Amino acid sequence: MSRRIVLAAAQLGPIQLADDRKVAVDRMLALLADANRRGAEFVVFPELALTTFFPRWWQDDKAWADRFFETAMPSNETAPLFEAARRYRIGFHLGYGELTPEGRHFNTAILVSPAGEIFLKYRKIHLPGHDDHRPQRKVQNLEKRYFEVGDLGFPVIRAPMGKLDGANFGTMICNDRRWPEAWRVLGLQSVEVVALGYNTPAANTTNEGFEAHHLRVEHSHLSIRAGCYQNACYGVGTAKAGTEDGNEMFGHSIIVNPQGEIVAMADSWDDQLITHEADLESCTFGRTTIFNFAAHRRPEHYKRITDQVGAEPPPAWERG
Ligand code: CDT
Repeated sequence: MSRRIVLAAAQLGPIQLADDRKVAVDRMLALLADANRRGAEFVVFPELALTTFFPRWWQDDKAWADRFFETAMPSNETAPLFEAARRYRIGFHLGYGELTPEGRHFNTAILVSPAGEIFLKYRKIHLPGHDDHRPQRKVQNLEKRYFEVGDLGFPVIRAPMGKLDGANFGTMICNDRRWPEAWRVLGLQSVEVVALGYNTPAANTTNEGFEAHHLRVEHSHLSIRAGCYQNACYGVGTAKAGTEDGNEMFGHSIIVNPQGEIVAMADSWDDQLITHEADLESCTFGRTTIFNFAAHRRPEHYKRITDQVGAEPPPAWERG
């Protein structure tokens, strides 16, 4: 029996420093209207969707960045997104900077139901980059300075969506997609749809070694495709694209099926909705055969994964 749901990635073109929340929200509302016209039932927006990707800038006063964080969700500015969800009966994923009442800063994603209720929150765990100013870099990557490591683990929740009584949803944010551990923690909770927003520069900005330009997108897609295949789930990877405050972000949003195939891909550097009618029943094949975790996993041999952080050198072989 099939379990069909129309998934959508709502890619955003650049959001400039000068753009206020209303600019971003109006563009997202247009994408939700498009999603409604095209029958989409669950829409994924990018990481930090409401603002420019501010961790690219160093400021001596860290509080400078507070303007990019939300202290309430929904807020006056974001409430129209929740109203649109209710009007269209569409669920959505939204990435944003979260400033808690205790003054903690997180890179956060929420899942919102077609009734406009937040049913899952995730705070980014793999924060890339550095927390100090690095003048040798062309562009800073200061997520470690502006955010704390997420404290909610990698949650999965079953919730009604579209015509389905229940589907198993999980999230990860940008750099998380490159870590198989994140995917497997979601897979171990029987995730069926992974919502994933990202902001990735089109060029290597580190000035630390060579990375071929064409491999930037390839590595992103490779990570998402492998995660979906090895955990028998769908992935909706949604980018911020185009030249944002002089920095090009690579777009190439994709929807991936449980076989690891790309079934939809954005082809613009701008706001663009891509959709795919997924059959969540197709998650069953992988999880009952080659990735039947209960039958085949050997966690007693995986202890290093949780006991150890950095790589250690192996012992040297000695003859005899
Ligand atoms: N936002 C985010 O996590 N970006 C990182 C940039 C790393 S540079 C390859 C990412 O993994 O895409």
